[in-house]
Amino acid sequence: MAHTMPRALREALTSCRRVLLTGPVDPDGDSLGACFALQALLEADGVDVVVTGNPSARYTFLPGVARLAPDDALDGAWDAVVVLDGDRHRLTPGVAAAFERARLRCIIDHHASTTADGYDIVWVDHTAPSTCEMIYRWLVEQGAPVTRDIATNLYAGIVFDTGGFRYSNTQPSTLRLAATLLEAGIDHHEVSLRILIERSRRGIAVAGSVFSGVTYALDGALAIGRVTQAMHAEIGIRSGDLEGIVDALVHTEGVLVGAVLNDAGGGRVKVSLRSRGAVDVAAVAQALSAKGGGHRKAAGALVMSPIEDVERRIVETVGPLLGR
Ligand SMILES: [Mn+2]
Repeated sequence: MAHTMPRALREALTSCRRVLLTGPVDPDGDSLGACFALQALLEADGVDVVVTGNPSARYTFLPGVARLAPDDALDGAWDAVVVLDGDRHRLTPGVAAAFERARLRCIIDHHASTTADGYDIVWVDHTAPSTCEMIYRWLVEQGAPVTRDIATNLYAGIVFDTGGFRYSNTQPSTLRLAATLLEAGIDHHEVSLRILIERSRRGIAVAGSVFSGVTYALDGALAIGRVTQAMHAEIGIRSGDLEGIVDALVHTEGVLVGAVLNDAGGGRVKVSLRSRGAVDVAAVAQALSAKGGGHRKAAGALVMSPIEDVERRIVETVGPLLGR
């Protein structure tokens, strides 16, 4: 775990000719913001930088989105592939192939479940509130100017990962950074609106369906919501439409852990977990799947099992952690 940026990482990346930056599948605001901000910093050093990803409509306003490369068009040699705000286990197949071919495999991340295994250069800071806050340290070290575009991307990451400065991961440094980014002239209200507040009509419809079907287990400490195949067929749910639903569940009165089980079809269940802190849901996600993980209070897993089995395993895993 490194609070400060390893000098070797900057020296390695700035001496590359061609670098690929990526987040995990379904990248969030922190992952995308960190990729675009680091792209700008490396390009200032003369590096040829490609960012790949397939973000939801929520993030299409971010500076840099128009230059995104599709993850199935990443042919050729990469001097380095850098995974930001996620780990190598959650890359799409096209990105995973480029990662395997790269001369240098790097990780910049703050997730509690991320380890150094499988990378050549590692910058993991489990205490950082967001990957974007880590990238800001890079910017300071480099003495680079905080352009409006870089500031917008970094602000997107910090408001997403701190829930608009409300989560317990918000630190004094986070608020000082926010002030610096506002001084760069960003439209902070627009960023918060797009990242945290606005919902699609599909998102409203699916939230209503999930909320009306919530069940409670473990004496009311565990709230479980389900996104069924019928909801998918009726609403046409897209990536991003489910954001915020599991956060509402965990903040229901008396609830300590919230879970949303999304029946994605083909025997795949996407599990989203939130905790108020008593239970480490990153550990729960890892118990559900070898590729599951995340933070103590926010985690996820993709599980290849019938949805009823997944639900039973969550209850059986969380129960003992709460002494029930
Ligand atoms: Mn993050």
